[in-house]
Amino acid sequence: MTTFDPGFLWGAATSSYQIEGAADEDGRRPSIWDTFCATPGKVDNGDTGDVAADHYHRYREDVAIMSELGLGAYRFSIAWPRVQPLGSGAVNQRGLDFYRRLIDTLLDQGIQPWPTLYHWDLPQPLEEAGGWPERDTALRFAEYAAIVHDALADRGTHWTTLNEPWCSAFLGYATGRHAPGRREPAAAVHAAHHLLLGHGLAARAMPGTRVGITLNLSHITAISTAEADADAARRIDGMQNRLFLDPVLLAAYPEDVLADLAPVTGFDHVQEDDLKTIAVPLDFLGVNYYSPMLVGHGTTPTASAYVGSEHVQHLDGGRQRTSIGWEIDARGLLDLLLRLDRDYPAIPLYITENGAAFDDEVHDTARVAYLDGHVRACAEALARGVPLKGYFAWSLLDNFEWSYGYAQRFGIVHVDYATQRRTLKDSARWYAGVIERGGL
Ligand code: IFM
Repeated sequence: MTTFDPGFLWGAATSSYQIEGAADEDGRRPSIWDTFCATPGKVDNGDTGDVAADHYHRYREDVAIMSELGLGAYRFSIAWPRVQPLGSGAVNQRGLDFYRRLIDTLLDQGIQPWPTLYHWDLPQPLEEAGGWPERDTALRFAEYAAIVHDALADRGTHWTTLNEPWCSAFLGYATGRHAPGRREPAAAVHAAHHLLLGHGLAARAMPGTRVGITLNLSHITAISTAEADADAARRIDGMQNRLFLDPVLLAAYPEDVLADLAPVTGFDHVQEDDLKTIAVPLDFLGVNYYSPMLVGHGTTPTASAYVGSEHVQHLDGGRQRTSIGWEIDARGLLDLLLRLDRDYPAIPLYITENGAAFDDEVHDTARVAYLDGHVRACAEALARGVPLKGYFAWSLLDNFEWSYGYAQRFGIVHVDYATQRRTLKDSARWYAGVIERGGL
């Protein structure tokens, strides 16, 4: 049997817009995702998060499920447009009250709340003022962090500032596949910096708490050892991983990435001391891992989230894929964790998301196999000395999968969207067994 240390934290994760629903209740105002969903053609099937998994009303039932599974922690996000509906100014007490009720219910069940301040639902007025490409959005984010800190930090938890700033910046502002749907490569790079600045300012606005950031990282390999292919892998590693890891953990942007981005934008938007702010000491790094990447040099540029590297080709590694089309490779998670430990030593790591979309409903054999493989990779990383402290399955519930709408199901708990009935999938039962035994 593969066993984990008794202190290893087992959790599951969700995010506000993906599960809460209650889009215009109790003072919540629109976020960029409400606007994006209301724009024809942006989200498959015209789906929206208006109702989602109705967690806003069913959170007690959902916490009971977490308790049945034996979860040690629950990672969720706080909706900025519930707490500060216009993104600046007035605070909405009813929004804060919801999260206080949720946190208290978790604590009653002995489940550690693990809130994220920002999982992509920017209040719409801030986008109208320019969004993340504008420096002021980082300052507004710090103000919001301080509001949440004053209201909820007494509930003693780990706090995550941002979830996957790569997605906010490059899917939101370069490809337009995510809200706000802009296609402006230079603005996307500016957004990445202001997200990181917001992270640093927010972490400083939360004294006395344990703070970290969650990045979506990947293990990237080149199709061959040819110089041009190796350069393609270096570029994508730079944009996906190092553009975020280096400022946060080493207080510097990687020089090679700045050079790659030079045709897209200069870095005049970076002010003196920004990197010092961004590299605020952290208590943990959250790692979201789903899939590896295989790349090579191509000759025909194609539109890409990797702005400045449009000639890089993303190749088929020949592995089995999930229903959303992502290749499955647990070995990539091990390689990523070993690399993080080597290049960014000493920071405690948590897998804050890992999971798979499959079309199967309750008997989800493929998801069990996916999770089993990745949890084994975690065990191997621990055996090789990586300071990995916990693992969160994505996701507790089937939910609104962004531009795919409800068609892609990541939950270990099935949600019947017509009735809102929750049913444990085989993967949830399997996970409960892992938690109970403390291993595989
Ligand atoms: O559903 C998302 C989540 O919001 C962020 N990380 C990846 C998940 C699967 O796409």
